[in-house]
Amino acid sequence: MDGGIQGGIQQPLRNVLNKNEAVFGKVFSKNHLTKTYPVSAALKNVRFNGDVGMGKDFDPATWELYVIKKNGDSLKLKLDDLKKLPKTDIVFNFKCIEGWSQITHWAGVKFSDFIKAYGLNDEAGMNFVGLKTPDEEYYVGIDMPSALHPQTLLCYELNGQPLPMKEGYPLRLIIPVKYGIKHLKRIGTIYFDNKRPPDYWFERGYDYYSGL
Ligand SMILES: Nc1nc2c(c(=O)[nH]1)N[C@H]1C(S)=C(S)[C@@H](COP(=O)(O)O)O[C@H]1N2
Ligand SMILES: [Mo]
Repeated sequence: MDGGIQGGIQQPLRNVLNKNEAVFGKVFSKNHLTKTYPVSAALKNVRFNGDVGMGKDFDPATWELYVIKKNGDSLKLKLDDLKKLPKTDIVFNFKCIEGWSQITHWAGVKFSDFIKAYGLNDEAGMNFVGLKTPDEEYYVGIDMPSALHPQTLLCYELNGQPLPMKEGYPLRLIIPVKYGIKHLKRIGTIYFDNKRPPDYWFERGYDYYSGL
């Protein structure tokens, strides 16, 4: 190939692109959209998997989303605050690392719309988002490009209904570019960091990014 043309691009430039792709491949791939399906393809009886951080002593009536800003200030938001933001839905094939998958229909606010609405620009400039259940038993870290991906949702509906308890009522993460382990159910806290936030399944030997 030396000196030739690859994909219509002169070789010296191509060499630079190849090098960049090797470094940023994961990031660039996040700009590709996950395949979506018609609503009619979505399962009605969605299986649930994983109940870490979903303890019985949770009180939905007093739930608030706690958002910790870069400067240490915090926001406390009700579900109604999030419901005022533009609503987005998605039907996609939800994949668990254990080998099963199911086509399911979710709705909520895009994470990127939430960032815009609350002016979290400094936070969006950081490298990672951390999410935790209210009891802090389950927690994930998400690289910012994946969090800001247009299909990533702070999700409050399944099949057009409020999330069932087992699926993470009142709010969960839906992040189609990742395996199921990253789709944290029952979000209590969202925070931002330049270094990797702790991650429940990474601590148990899985890949930190768990990208698809
Ligand atoms: N809080 C919490 N969220 C969680 C889990 C968990 O154990 N606790 N398991 C994860 C895993 S492994 C998967 S596959 C998905 C399953 O989502 P579902 O129960 O809605 O099918 O939730 C993810 N989110
Ligand atoms: Mo999973």
